[in-house]
Amino acid sequence: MLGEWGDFAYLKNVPWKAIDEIIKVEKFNKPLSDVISLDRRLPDYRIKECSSLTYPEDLPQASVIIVFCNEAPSVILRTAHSVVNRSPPRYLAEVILVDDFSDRDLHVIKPHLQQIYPDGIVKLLRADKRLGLIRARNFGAKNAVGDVVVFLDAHCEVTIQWLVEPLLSRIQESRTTVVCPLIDMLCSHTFHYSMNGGGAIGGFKWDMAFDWMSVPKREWQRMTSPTDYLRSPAMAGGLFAMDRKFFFELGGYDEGMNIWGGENVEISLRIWRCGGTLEFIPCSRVGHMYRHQFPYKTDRAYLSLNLKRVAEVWLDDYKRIFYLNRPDLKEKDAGDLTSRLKLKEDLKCKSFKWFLDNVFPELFVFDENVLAYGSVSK
Ligand SMILES: [Mn+2]
Repeated sequence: MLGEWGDFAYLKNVPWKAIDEIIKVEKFNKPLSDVISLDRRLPDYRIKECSSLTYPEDLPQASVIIVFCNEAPSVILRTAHSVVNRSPPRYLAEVILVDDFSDRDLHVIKPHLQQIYPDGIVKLLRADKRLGLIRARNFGAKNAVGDVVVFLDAHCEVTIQWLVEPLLSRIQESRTTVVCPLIDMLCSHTFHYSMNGGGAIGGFKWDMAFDWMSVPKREWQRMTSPTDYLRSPAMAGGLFAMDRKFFFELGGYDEGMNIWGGENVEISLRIWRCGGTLEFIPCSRVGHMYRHQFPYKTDRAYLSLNLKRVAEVWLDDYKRIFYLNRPDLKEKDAGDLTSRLKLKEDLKCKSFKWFLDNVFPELFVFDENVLAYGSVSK
């Protein structure tokens, strides 16, 4: 069967030129996605020690929240199917598909869900105006009933034992721990599932853009086994699990942020500095389809203003370095920050200096402990 076990797939009877034209528009191989089984099997790329771990019987229940906007139905549904197929029913409260006011014809989704999931385990919520990914995630979480909220992008496929055992048990041990799966790659042209080598955690640069980095020595030294969690200064994108009440205690996502971007670094800073920890869990693997471009139009200006909000609220006086990188944003209006600054105060969040010293010492501070900085011209 096409794409079974995450194998490379291609359409025999369609010339590549025609596919190429479609990819130009859709940014991925939509005709191929439409014929690959929604229930295809995937390889198990976990390290072998994962399969022999034992976990407690009584774990919290999860609501899996998947936001989409104009995503192809077969991609959305394959994400949902993989979650239902690979999550034990007793720990899966619901899957919530949040339609962020798509204007493409996605009418096939609802009847499909009614037919395949008559028990209503997969719910479809539609926003009544465009919220943007960030606010749409808050909307999904507000409607969730599970003890834990798990956020996934709408173009993912989860793999064996991804949820309950590694993620939920870790949250049960410590409700202020936010956990991320390891993210593998789904090829946008062939749907090949390929393993991400691991050995990396997340950080960011001074422009507040996420950045992968190699696992520092201090983490290797702390770990007691290859299945142990990896503490990470930042999460990559949108794939994580968190105690639902803790998500709201920490203020959810910043409602002042538009569409997409910056929210992953913002929530990472907030988690670490306001009472939580952030970890990657090696025994949980989720495939994510990377695309070179978004399937829908975004205004890059939104992204910049989101990044400015992160800097203004969370960098304390280190925001000077952010503006060295982004002098263009200095005079821009990033909207009202009052409620986010108040949140930081109410939660008694630790300083950015504390974060640098204790969580992210790898971030190089240009103007501290150096003799000179600036540009050198030849
Ligand atoms: Mn994505």
